[in-house]
Amino acid sequence: MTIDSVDYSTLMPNNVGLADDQKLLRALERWYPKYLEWWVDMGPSGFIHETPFQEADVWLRTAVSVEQDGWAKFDFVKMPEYRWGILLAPQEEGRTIPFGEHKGEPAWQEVPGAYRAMLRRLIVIQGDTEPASVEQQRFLGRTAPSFYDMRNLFQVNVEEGRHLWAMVYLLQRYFGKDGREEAEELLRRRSGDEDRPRMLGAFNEETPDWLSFFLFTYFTDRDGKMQLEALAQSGFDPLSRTCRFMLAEEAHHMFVGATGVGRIVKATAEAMRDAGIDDPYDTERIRSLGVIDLPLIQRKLNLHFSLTLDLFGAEESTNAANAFNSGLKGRYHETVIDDDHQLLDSTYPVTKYVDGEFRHVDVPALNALNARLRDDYVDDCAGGVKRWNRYITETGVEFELTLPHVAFHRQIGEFNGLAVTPEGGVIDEATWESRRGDYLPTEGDRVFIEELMQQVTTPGEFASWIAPPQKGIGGQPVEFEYVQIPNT
Ligand code: BYC
Ligand code: FE
Ligand code: FE
Repeated sequence: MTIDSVDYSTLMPNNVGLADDQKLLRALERWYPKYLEWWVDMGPSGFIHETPFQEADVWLRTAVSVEQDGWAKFDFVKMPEYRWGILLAPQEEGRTIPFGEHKGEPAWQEVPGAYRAMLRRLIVIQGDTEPASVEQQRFLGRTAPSFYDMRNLFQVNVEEGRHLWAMVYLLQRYFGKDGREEAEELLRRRSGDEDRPRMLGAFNEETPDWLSFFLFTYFTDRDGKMQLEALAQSGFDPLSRTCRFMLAEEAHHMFVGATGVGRIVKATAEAMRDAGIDDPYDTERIRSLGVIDLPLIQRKLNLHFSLTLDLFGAEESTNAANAFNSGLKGRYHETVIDDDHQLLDSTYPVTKYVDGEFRHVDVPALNALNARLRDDYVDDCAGGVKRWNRYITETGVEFELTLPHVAFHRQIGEFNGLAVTPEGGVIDEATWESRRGDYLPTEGDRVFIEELMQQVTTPGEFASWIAPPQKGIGGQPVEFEYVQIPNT
């Protein structure tokens, strides 16, 4: 077997030679039933009345190779039988550490002893987000607007499950006993749980409906992309290779989000045009058409964007500086940045609120890595918003969706506790609170969405609040029965 071909003989398909490492194989096989128990407990649930989800056949892609082309194949799979594989991008011959104080030394194939704890922490945090998102999205199948969308949800879910496997592989293979303990803990924490919450803020919030789901996959999975890009630079080669392969899957998650929000916006704008409604704030009439008013979409966008910005940590961080200096976590597109990749003498302009205004303040670049990654992230978010706005202008409706100011509604870092409007105005807290309903989703919004979103299970049909996609998925037409429910 060459290193790049995937071995299907073990319980976990893999390209890491598991069959030749009996000790590791057994450790992973012991973890597998616990994982499956977690999946059945906390994964997709109750999406078909009285039909256990285990019975549904879902048109899913499974990773079967790590080559650029033809890495996945589509087939009907019952989710608990999904082959969650352990797949690393091919090893690059002679790869060196691309940044930090060990820049130019050969990439590590084993854990560098001095950085063990820091490395484990990064892997555990990354691993923790994956099952958290599955937990957050657990009940969405009940209100899926079509089989096409239900299938996309389940695709994202099984792949986040695989991402957990990816991190658990690293923990069990490279960290011995405490790695195995961390792997158990990853199955014990629960999104939103008071006693055992998930590690990062946004992963304890709810994803209660499909608009939230699409905004989450657009904004929060994109934080996943940025963090994975930074970890893909790692001098610890197994982490780098793992993250590079995860990024191939991540693209689809963001596609689901970008097109999902776009289709919702399109349905609304077209319904407004057809009914001759010019005023985007004519809420009652717009909602009576069975679509979601654009200001509500903006409020939800404000929420998910601001929650996601918190995931970058504090703008200035010694954790981030240490992770970079040690060669564990790099910058977005590290290898193509034109500088010394050590940042000992350079500065970076960080946005701060000083003397009553937002200003760029130069700080040592090494301390500003979280701010830099967040800035790169904000740039990366712009494309989708532009496309969504095109759907609106095409109908002649006047409304523009925008990303709120980075200081709006923040709980971590520089702007924590500052009362900032989505436009970036700093106001007093009481005024902010009195306008909260203009900025963020309200209880009324929640009730409206809950009544609006009902499951649609006729192949090729879509709920009124979302336009059909341009094309189907995995070689199938839009009207394909992507989720097949057995008769009971
Ligand atoms: N919530 O120095 P600081 C994904 C903690 S998403 C709670 O500012 P640092 C996915 C921090 O842990 C990508 N706590 O931050 C998407 C630290 O605590 P300790 C996930 C927070 O360490 C969708 C303290 O505050 N991957 O994959 O530089 C679906 C001071 O921290 C938060 C990663 O994040 C928060 N938001 O940066 C599925 C990559 N922010 O140590 C999946 C790995 C900070 O003092 N993680 N804290 O107790 C990291 O690189 C870093 O840990 C962070 C934080 C960027 C998260
Ligand atoms: Fe993921
Ligand atoms: Fe993802």
